[in-house]
Amino acid sequence: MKKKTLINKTLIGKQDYKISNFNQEWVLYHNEFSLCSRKVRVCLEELGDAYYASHIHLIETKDCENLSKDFLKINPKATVPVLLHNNYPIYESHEQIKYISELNPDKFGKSEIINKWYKKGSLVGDDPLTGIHEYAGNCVSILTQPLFIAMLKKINYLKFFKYILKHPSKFRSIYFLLFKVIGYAILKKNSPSQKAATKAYRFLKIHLENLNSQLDNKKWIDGNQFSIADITWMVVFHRLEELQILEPLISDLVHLNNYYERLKERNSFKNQISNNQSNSVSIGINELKSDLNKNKHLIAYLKLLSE
Ligand SMILES: N[C@@H](CCC(=O)N[C@@H](CS)C(=O)NCC(=O)O)C(=O)O
Repeated sequence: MKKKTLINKTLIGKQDYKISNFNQEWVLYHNEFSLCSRKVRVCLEELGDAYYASHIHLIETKDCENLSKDFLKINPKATVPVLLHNNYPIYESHEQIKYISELNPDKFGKSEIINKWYKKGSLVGDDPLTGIHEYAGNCVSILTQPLFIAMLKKINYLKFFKYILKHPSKFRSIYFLLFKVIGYAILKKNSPSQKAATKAYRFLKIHLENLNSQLDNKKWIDGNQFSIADITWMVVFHRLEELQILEPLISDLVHLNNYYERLKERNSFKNQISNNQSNSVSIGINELKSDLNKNKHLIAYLKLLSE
């Protein structure tokens, strides 16, 4: 218990010890589907420096490579992304992009507005539900449940043995097993998952309305300066699109509609997100799209979200 508390407290931001001996300045452990990983990939591409990328499969994309002995040495919490700078690890994606940005203020800018909005779009803390009133990333994490369920359909039950046995977060591993066993029924009316999602959707709507007012007619969140705040919201919008709920959330927020069009035009979006979609992610999204028309629990869940 003591060890767990220590891990949770200390594995945030840059650490003061090296964990490897790569010759490369930047090394990123990431996953193709992970929203937090996409954020850091986009940031590194915007920076323009070469980096070594190591892909780590998660149970939803194929297998739990994050639970291998080697990866648990890199991150005992078993999560991606992990960024190394000259072999020093940096934990938590919002800390990673902040670190890159602070080293490169000429490129990414520096202001209170940027600080406020990159943090607001982040996924902060170990329990997403506790932060939904503050962080849009936490809301999105809860709203990702249907896509996890769709992606897990093709994952063999055998892979869940290792997942349950080795995952440092028993809460997460049990939830994922339930996604696999119960499927969309876990989202049925008045279930904890459905209630959490409806709450998350309501808070997310408020965060988006506030962002719409902040943007007004500005090009980026901080005027003409493209920053880590824009990178953070780029991946949020894209995930909502994957979840098939972006349109109802932003259809009446005109600045956000135009803003997302501008974000999609950036090379970093094209190279790291839209042109980079893996098979497991496309299959999951197609599965979800088709289930949205025929699964009664999913249809009811979606209706309840926006009521
Ligand atoms: N707050 C963390 C969240 C990290 C996180 O939850 N990563 C997910 C993917 S987005 C993960 O690695 N999940 C694998 C697992 O828990 O098995 C961050 O921003 O980096």
